[in-house]
Amino acid sequence: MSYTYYTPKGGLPDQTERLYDHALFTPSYAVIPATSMTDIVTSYLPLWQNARAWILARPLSGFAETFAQLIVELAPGGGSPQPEPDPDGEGVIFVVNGAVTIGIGDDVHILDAGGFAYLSPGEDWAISNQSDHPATFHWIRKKYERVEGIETPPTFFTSDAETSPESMPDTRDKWSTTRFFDRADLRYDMHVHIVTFQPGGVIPFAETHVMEHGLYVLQGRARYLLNADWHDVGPGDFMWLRAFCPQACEAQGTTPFRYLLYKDVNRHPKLKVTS
Ligand code: UGY
Ligand code: MN
Repeated sequence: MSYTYYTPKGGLPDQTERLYDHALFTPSYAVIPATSMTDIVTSYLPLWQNARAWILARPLSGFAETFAQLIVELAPGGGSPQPEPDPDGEGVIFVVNGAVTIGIGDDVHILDAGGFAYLSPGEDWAISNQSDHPATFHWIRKKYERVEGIETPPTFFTSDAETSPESMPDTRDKWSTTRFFDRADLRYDMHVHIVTFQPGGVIPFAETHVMEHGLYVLQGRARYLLNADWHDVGPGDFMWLRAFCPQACEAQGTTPFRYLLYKDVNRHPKLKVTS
């Protein structure tokens, strides 16, 4: 199966356009549609060169609590020798377009579309675009939650192409998950997976769970249930789902519906609201 990875193009819609239809920010979920990802909503980042980012989520009252998610576009020659400012910051890089080089000491990894890296908290890594074309990737960041007696998890590299999707139980391959993390490894406190639905595949019940989600549509279309509302979503749309926000979906059309899914996992719930 050949996969595609939607990449924001930037620019600014023409004055004849009216593209404000489905951007939504509610207490339990948000939808940032692909059409919102124009040039004027990008940010520059300190210690990054020739780079700009669509910051889709960050810890904020009434919004994401456990993660930040950025789509970073690197021009040729762009990058950072010191990408992560937080000493406890762990991260996932998932490339959607072009190629990036990640260096860790003398170790060099080139990731192209579908390439995946988990960067351990405190890892001394650098990133650059050494090609002649722009490169775009998701960078999902979380403050690592240490647990006494559990080791800090190691950095690893993999890709969509080398990870076989696992069919979800009793779904006859209509719903599968490409798991980049081993679910049994409790050193990791975040997962980023790709969820795939074949045409007509569904989440047939209202999933409601303690984990928070960031969800970015890589390809295909679906109707997605967020809390009590159904939304039509397609390539490049981003959704944030608060902990316990009910969710379900029905894939539409004739091609697979696929999304990159962030989830906080493997830790006790806090017994007090922390700000
Ligand atoms: O693992 C999950 O929580 C996943 N099934 N949720 C989702 O796709 N919305
Ligand atoms: Mn879920």
